[in-house]
Amino acid sequence: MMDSLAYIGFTSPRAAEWREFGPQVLGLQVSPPEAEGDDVVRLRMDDAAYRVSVQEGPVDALDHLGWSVGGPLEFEAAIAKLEAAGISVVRESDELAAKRCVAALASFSDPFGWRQELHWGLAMREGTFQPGRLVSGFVTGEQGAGHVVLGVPNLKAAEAFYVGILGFRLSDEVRHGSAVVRFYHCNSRHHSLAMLEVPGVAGVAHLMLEAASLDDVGTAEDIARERDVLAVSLGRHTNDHMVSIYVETPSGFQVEFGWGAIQVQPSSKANMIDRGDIWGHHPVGGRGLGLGLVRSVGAGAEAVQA
Ligand code: MBD
Ligand code: FE
Repeated sequence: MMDSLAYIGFTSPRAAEWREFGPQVLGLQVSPPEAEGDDVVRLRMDDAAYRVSVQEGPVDALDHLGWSVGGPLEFEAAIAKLEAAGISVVRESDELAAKRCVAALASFSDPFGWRQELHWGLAMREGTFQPGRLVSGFVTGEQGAGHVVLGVPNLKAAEAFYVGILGFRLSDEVRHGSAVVRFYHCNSRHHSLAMLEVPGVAGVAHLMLEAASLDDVGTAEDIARERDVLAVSLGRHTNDHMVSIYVETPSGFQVEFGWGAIQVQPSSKANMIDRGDIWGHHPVGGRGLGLGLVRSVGAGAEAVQA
């Protein structure tokens, strides 16, 4: 049902730091405000109006995931399908749609309280993307902005929602020590979403952005080491063959900065893989892969604020 993860929004008391972190570490472009007095830091990675937003707020949190569908007919069909599955969908105002830079916007919640936004018509500002530092660009388009990895209290409930209702398909399952991570696609990107079960909590492991060249990742590693924000060293994943690093952001979650992933075919069947890395991905500075933005939640339904 969803075509791509088009944008993602966070709240953070340190939103302002992204104006420097986004361009200098990740090569993102800070977008001009959409309106007077607008306190949202919007970051661009291609000609789309923006892909990542961080709004000033009291706590670090994942605010919303922005899913794209093809057009107005698909938008109505998606709303009808969600409602038929018993999910209450809010048709959002033109004012909020304008802030998100989309033609039409609706929202609903996943079983763990994460806000999901559905839209068609992502605003494109052709020929205007200028990276914030010397990077060659990002892999987006049909594959969307990247991927997000969530820790969920109940993987069965999560799959009933994301696979059963939203229509994601399993790419593979990776057994990584005692951890089991499942990776899901909705287009040719190997995964737009991955989830692992973490009893009692919901959290965000990372947001992945895919650069266009290996040098973009190598230079990111140099910059992250220099600033002491490198969490995981350069390595290559088994499942999607992504070469990547992980960095700590100002807002309590990590960004995976990658290159060189393979794509999935619509006909491909899920694999089971017994390790996460072909090489590398070693913890740096006592950090390593983390789960951030953690809150306590019930096993399948209402969120309980920690
Ligand atoms: C990924 O993108 C990832 O973040 C992990 C932990 C394992 C495989 C692919
Ligand atoms: Fe990842």
